Amino acid sequence: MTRQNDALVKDLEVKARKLRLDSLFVMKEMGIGWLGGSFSSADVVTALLFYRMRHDPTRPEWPERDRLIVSKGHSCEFVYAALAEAGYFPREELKTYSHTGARLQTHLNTRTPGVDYSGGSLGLGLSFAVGSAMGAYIHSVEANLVAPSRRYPARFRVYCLLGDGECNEGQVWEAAANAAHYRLDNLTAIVDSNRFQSTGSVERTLNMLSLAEKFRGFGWQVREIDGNKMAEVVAALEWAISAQGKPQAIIAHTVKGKGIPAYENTNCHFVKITDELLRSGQEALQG
Ligand SMILES: Cc1ncc(C[n+]2csc(CCOP(=O)(O)OP(=O)(O)O)c2C)c(N)n1
Repeated sequence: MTRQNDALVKDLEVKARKLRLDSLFVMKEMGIGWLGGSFSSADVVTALLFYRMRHDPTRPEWPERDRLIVSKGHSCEFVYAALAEAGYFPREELKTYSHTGARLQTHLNTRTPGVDYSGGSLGLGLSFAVGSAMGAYIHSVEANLVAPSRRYPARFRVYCLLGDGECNEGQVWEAAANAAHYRLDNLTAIVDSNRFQSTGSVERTLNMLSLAEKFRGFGWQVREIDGNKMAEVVAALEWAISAQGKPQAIIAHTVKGKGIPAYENTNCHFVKITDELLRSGQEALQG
């Protein structure tokens, strides 16, 4: 890793820590929060929004922007904190989280600037991402999807964040088949593989065995990483943009609740935000 990369990774690590803390205060607005899945995916979301993605917070509707489709739309608090930090809306608005009539609701929705997909019902986001990725290859009303060898370049890239529990849903695999069939090399799926879903371990709920092998079997290029090691996240996102002819899946092995030691590796899915938790969050994440 070059010195320049080293500095980038350090900056992103600092950002991810700060945003974890910000998002704890977002959760505090409701008194309860999607702590586990927000924190496990925090490093991936940080690297996407503050490093990899081509986007412009002053123009959320810019047609050429890269898309972030957060299919596990309940993991919203960290994304809200990150979007505010990026400048999509004022930080003050974070205090309206979950309030009646507010834009920031308890699942991501497209009323929020910077959010391209409304989540809630799991299993659907990858299909949406496939459609978006196809759209990036359509350059005009006249030009339609053309044979890959004669294709125009994609106008933007699409990143789709999925949960490992979510991958129980059959529709994920229909979408995976389509993405490979249409050779959507502008599509990267990132599975936040934190080993838990709402009611227990992924393994005991419905064991899908190796998600890496499954995506590979569907015709994707696949990489497995430690999704809470920023250097690995950055390297995997670099790898993804160089891939040609196939969609890419990054299986990010993560820790549910990563960042607050007392919660790590527990199924801290939807957690009461107590003063004690805020204190331990500040202790673990500040400085
Ligand atoms: C179709 C559907 N079924 C069930 C749920 C209820 N649900 C909400 S979160 C969740 C667990 C998802 O697990 P995972 O994808 O691993 O998310 P993470 O652990 O990262 O939060 C479930 C089953 C839902 N939102 N949508």
